[in-house]
Amino acid sequence: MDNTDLKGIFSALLISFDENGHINEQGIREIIRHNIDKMKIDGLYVGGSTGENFMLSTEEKKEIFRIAKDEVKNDVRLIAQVGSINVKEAVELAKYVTELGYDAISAVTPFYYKFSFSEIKEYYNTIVNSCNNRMIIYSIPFLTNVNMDVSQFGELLENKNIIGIKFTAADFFLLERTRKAFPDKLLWAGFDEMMLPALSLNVDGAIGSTFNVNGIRARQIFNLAQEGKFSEALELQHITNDLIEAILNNGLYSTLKNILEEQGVNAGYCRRPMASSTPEQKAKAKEIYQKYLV
Ligand code: MN9
Repeated sequence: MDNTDLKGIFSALLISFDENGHINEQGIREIIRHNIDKMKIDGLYVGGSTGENFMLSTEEKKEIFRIAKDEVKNDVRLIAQVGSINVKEAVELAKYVTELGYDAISAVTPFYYKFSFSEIKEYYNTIVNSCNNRMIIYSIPFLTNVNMDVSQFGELLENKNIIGIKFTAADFFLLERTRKAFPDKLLWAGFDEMMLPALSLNVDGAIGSTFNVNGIRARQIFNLAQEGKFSEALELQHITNDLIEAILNNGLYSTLKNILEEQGVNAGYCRRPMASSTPEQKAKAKEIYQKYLV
């Protein structure tokens, strides 16, 4: 398989919690339907940073994976982020989602401790060899402090089931070197505000949080760039980045949830210790929604 089914625009799925931090199943289903029916995305990335995943228990992660697959069925593609510095948990989740029928798994680079590259390599091979599924490396150095170079990416990508990298970094030299070195692997842009420059380097797709609310415009940028219409795409990236800048200044995930709530989607609260919006932030989110998304 050439993995082309995993190209395109993937929303990093937001997760709805109630006021007490419990998973809100109905809310998650509504966010998924909004992404599929209104944002017209190609797929969902479940259990990433945007899913507040690293604050959840194993059982909660499984519940979310189960709900997402049940709601999506085969409507769009599904990638499960199973990475954890508890490798046993990562393996358990990798098997679980593969059984559920997820199209691919992904794992964040192991963080917190300063793991050596050989430890990182063993982590990936352990997870990917535990199940019969495709693996996407989740590289996000600004949160993990794990920086890999092209030759290290190459060592990981030698495993044929490791099919590509979600590249959440602003290092366009590294992205270009990686693109050139591995033309047959897939690369996804991880920073929505830098999607266009990443597309100019021929990434295959994008995985991002803001597509939950700005998926239609992101698709237009994606299509224009693929047609080589970069100045038209840049106009839309400018508007997108006005939106993203406003969202980042108001609290990323809480504002995205507020914007969904404005549209009648029960996106709920954030999971502590991540704070939910204050009334002022909520009012600001409404302004942002009306200014950039109506
Ligand atoms: O999945 C997301 N990364 C994080 C990627 O949330 C850490 C991005 O979509 C960003 O949220 C977005 C805003 O900076 O680009």
